[in-house]
Amino acid sequence: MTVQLKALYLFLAIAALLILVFALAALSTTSSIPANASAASRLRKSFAILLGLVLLAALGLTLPNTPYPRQADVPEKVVFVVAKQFAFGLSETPITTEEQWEAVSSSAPLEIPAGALVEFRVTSFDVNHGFGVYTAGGRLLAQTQAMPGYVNRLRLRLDRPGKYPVLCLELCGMQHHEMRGAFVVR
Ligand SMILES: [Cu+2]
Repeated sequence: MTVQLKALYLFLAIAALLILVFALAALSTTSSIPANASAASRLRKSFAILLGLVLLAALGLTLPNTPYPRQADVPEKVVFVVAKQFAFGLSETPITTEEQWEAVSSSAPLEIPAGALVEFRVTSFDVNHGFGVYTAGGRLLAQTQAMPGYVNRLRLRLDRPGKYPVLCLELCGMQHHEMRGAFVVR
């Protein structure tokens, strides 16, 4: 089962539970029950404690899996990415001039070793673009924004050899739909 399908089933289960709770609450109001303020406040307090514990547990379980790179991890390869209307330039050395960008954006796809921790340093020469890495089958693997004046770092470890298309994920102009690049994992 894919993670998307699991998320859908979880969502449907929680939605069904909520509907059930609302239905029970609605049905319980057909006969009048005298209000008991102290019991209600006790119930509220235990709910607050329970919610706090659930949130703490969720934080404790998910925070160690934060997608942001740890300072101690050193990438095995650094790839410099510059987006520009309407192509991507990928290079092993920094791309600083238009001439360098023209050369790398029109050359053969860059090669990346399989299984290596790669850090993409993504920026733009003109407007905001999106740097979306896809599988050959068209599934989005990872993405970050390409912004002029900023360098966004995206770390990936790709085990499967093959060609990985790169698509722009930000409507950046008239030929946005044609803006693509690629790299090869070997
Ligand atoms: Cu673009």
